[in-house]
Amino acid sequence: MTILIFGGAEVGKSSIASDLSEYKFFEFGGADHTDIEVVKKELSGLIFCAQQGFELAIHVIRQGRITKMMSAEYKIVRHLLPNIRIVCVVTHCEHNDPMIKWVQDNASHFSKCGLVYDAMVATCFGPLQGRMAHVFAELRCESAQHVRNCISMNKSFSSSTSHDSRLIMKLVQDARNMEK
Ligand SMILES: Nc1nc2c(ncn2[C@@H]2O[C@H](COP(=O)(O)OP(=O)(O)O)[C@@H](O)[C@H]2O)c(=O)[nH]1
Ligand SMILES: [Mg+2]
Repeated sequence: MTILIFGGAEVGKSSIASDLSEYKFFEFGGADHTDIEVVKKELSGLIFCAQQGFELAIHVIRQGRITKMMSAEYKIVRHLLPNIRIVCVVTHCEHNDPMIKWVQDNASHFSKCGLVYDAMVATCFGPLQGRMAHVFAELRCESAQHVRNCISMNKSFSSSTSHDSRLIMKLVQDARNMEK
């Protein structure tokens, strides 16, 4: 059974997937790729896989600003899979003590932006190469365990039965125009 992991570029999707190698992930890179043709190709892959179904959706976001693009990618997944559980993994939380602080401080902003999650986890998946590797290794291990626990508490299969391609493209275009 596959887990959908989605979110913008460089937020940490692949890092999470590689640390949780016991699961199978389908990665959707959101709608912010510079080349719209790449976005369309990714979207058709997502639509196809959503028909087979996922056991959970993980929205990966980077700690910082809540963007229109985050809302758009969330709405696309929600539209395709109205009943799927969506959990949010916030990366780049290494400067917070405790790591969950930013998430707690911004809880009301998420719901105002339409980002409603079944659970939120604050994490760090910093690089395992370079001078900071030893610091990140410990945080990554702890973070991966939090994500694992969150997956096992929220797993529930859901598949897509119908979708409106025009609505999806409108969400993509609106978010891309706003980001400019
Ligand atoms: N400092 C820091 N770097 C991170 C964090 N999460 C991911 N990264 C780094 O960001 C880079 C891009 O991550 P990647 O998993 O490839 O992102 P993707 O594009 O969403 O798949 C990698 O070098 C990661 O190690 C984090 O929580 N903190
Ligand atoms: Mg990736």
